[in-house]
Amino acid sequence: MDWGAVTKFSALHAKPDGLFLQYGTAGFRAKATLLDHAMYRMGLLAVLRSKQKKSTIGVMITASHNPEEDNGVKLIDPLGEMLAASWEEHATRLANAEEQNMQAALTEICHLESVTLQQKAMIIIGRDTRPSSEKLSQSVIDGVTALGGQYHDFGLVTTPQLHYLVCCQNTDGQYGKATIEGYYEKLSRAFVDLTKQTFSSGHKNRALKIDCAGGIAALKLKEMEGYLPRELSLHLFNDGTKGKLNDLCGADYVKTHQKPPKGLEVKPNERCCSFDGDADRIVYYYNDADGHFHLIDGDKIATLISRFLKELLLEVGENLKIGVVQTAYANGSSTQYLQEIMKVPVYCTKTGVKHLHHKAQEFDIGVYFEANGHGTVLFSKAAEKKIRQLAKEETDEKIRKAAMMFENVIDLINQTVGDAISDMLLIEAILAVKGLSVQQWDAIYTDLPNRQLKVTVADRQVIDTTDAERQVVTPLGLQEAIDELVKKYKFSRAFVRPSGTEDVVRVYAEADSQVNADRLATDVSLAVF
Ligand code: NG1
Ligand code: ZN
Repeated sequence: MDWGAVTKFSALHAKPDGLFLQYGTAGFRAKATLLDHAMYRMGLLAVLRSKQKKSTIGVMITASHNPEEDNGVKLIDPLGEMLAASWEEHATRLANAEEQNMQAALTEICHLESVTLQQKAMIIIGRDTRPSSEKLSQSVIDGVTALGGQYHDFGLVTTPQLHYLVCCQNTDGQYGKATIEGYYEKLSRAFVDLTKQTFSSGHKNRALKIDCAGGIAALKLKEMEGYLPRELSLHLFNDGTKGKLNDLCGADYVKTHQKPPKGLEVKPNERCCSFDGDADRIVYYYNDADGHFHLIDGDKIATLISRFLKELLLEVGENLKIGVVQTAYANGSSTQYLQEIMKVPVYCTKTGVKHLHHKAQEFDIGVYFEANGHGTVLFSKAAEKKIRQLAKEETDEKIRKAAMMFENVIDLINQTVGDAISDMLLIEAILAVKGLSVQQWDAIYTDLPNRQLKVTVADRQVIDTTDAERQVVTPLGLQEAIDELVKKYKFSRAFVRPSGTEDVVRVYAEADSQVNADRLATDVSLAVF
């Protein structure tokens, strides 16, 4: 191996002195100005991973819902999944290696992971609309080419689109065509099929206002518009033509502040939704006739989808096992509704999609959503095969039709990762098919009032948690303090955990009233501080 090119280019992408970056739940995230070396090195690492897996690997440049000045990078594994945990460690070590140790760090990874350097490598790259993203993607390309890898730069794409493309590349087109058009075709075909009966039976136009967070969603939804039925009219706001990305808008803002984004007027009973900066999260909302704001978050999305799938399963007459996966941030009412009313098993994992994704793979049908609106549904190979077979061969027409509908749901869902475009289309299809209004959806259960706060501490890593982050282990005494505070309120619950994407400790509290949830969150913040 000729390391000359690697070293030569590396000097052009020097690591800032004293900087330490951690490959966390969402890859590397930091101020964009600090990331050039990490981008170059992730280009190198992607090549090694590609050689090891003899597959195409994805590199996505985005910092999702974070401020416009930030950026980030994450690698996408062959089936469109998040990078394997052992490689996250390699990523951290490589990104933090001093210049003179870079080559040794690379050879160590090759040794540990039995990478054959002669093997070919193919990397596909995508980026969000941040002003810093294009230059940073060039640094990734420098890394890829320095190690002799080939690449295809897809340019501006949503994060879930890149996951889709990676999966298609590595499954010989079985999952879909490995182009952006292929993505639009696959999803829109399923959506058109799912809704055609409803739309043809004289249903009125369905209007949806979408807050695009000033990011990629606007661009991609405009591209997709021509593929979708006329009956669905999407009105785009915060489309990136003015204002900053994620500034006072986007799914994260709406969820954490529990209020509408700037730039979108929510008229009474209008259905609205917000995407985040890379379009992998979605939340819905509306204002009632009295002007009260109602948020419909990831938990309610998971409930709507699970309920629809359970009904479809009954019609199909198949005994497939559905499970719902949540995190500690799931509203207590949602967990209770799913378990007690819907009789669906619910599991709680640590924050971070990879944990939810992993758990959801254990079921025939695994529905997973973070309360913040990141989620999707996974179908086991066997379940998918069964449904497709029934859709094709079943002689009972009613069952066959239900199976065909199920098949379309499978095709509409991006199983590689949570995808706001795909989730939005699925939700719109379910609401249309079931004739549900946004209020009826919201009324499935009533959320417990809740509050999320951020606390800045000297070293957030001193907080260690267990039980899917619901209990604090260290510092000693903190859990007892939280338990005492929680006892003061009814229907209350609270927990704290260090963020994996920001230098803060997150506090979550819920209680019988908003005032009490706010008080509990503030009290717990003070206990942390
Ligand atoms: P952190 O910063 O670790 O809380 C946030 C979200 C996660 C996940 C990641 C990746 C919350 C409370 N946390 O992680 O759910 O989406 O970002 O984007 O929403
Ligand atoms: Zn995102």
